[in-house]
Amino acid sequence: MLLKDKRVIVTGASRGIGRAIALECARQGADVVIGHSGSESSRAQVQALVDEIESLGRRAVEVGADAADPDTGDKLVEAAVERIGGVDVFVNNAGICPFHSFLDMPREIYYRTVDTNLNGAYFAVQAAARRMKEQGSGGSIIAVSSISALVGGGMQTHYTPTKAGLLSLMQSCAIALGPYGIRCNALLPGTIATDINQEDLADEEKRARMIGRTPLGRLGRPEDLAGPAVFLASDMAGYVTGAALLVDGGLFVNLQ
Ligand code: NAD
Ligand code: RM4
Repeated sequence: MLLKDKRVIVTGASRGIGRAIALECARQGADVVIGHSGSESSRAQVQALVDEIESLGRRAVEVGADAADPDTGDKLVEAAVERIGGVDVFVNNAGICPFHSFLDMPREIYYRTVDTNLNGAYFAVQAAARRMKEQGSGGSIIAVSSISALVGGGMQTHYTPTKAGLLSLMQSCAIALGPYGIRCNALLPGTIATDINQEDLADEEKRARMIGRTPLGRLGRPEDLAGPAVFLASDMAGYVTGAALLVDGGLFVNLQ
């Protein structure tokens, strides 16, 4: 019970990494606000997660709101205050990666990616931090950045800058929010098999290449991020702020 009675918000928690983090937080004793896109498909997924969390004896509240909208953070915080009493942990996880080549990148895809992954996140982190400051008991903010904050991707020229941006945001916020006891850290997943890269990894050659470069010999699973997220959220990480934690099976360091 590392998060006993903590109040947690996770964005993009309908599936994948966000879902795994939200569920493990509940297993560790937290009440959870589940942020999701509000789409028809996410509604059914979210209901299943709400049921699962409630069956653990914890509270779960769902909020459908576009992560790209600068008002979404306020909506999530409002729901957390009204329904679970406040916010101790904010996990910014929602993100997209519509793989596309650089020279013909449509502006719409570029702007949608930056708005969803970074611009909305900025204001959501701000909304969570304002509430944590008001509560006066500190807090933990975690951004799900990526190994892609550190390395490039030819089909990810719109995406990797958003992940570097999130890492940088956590570093600067660690300084800005340290005086209030609010810790800010980044998780850097490697290649985790989820819906975001299902099509990309359907290419057998690419899939084999990614696994081959990973010292632990397999792609990541959403659950691989749950423990690291709980650790950063918990009081066990009380002196950890401004840190970046790679969760990549060794992918990054494996040059030769
Ligand atoms: P996923 O596609 O399964 O999950 C993405 C989540 O974000 C979903 O719940 C989706 O509904 C939500 N989302 C997308 N657009 C949204 C919007 N406009 N408003 C609200 N919610 C929205 O993929 P995932 O792999 O679980 O991705 C989660 C995060 O992890 C992303 O930020 C991604 O960049 C990051 N990440 C993933 C990998 C990987 O290899 N899978 C690696 C590094 C980082
Ligand atoms: C990650 C990383 C993975 C990719 C996903 C979509 O940040 O680049 O390799 O599959 O994004």
